[in-house]
Amino acid sequence: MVSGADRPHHEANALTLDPGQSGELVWTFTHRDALDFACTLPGHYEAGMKGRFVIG
Ligand SMILES: [Cu+2]
Repeated sequence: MVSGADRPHHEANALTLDPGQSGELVWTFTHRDALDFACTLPGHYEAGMKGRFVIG
């Protein structure tokens, strides 16, 4: 397992957190639409760490 300490913690469009940590990401939606999101760590997308924002 890769620790969050080994990866960048904050980017403009992503957060990397260790278990038990919390964080906040502010995203301004400019269109009424849908946006898919997912975890990019290996195997996490396949394990279901994904979803969809529906802005309407
Ligand atoms: Cu993940």
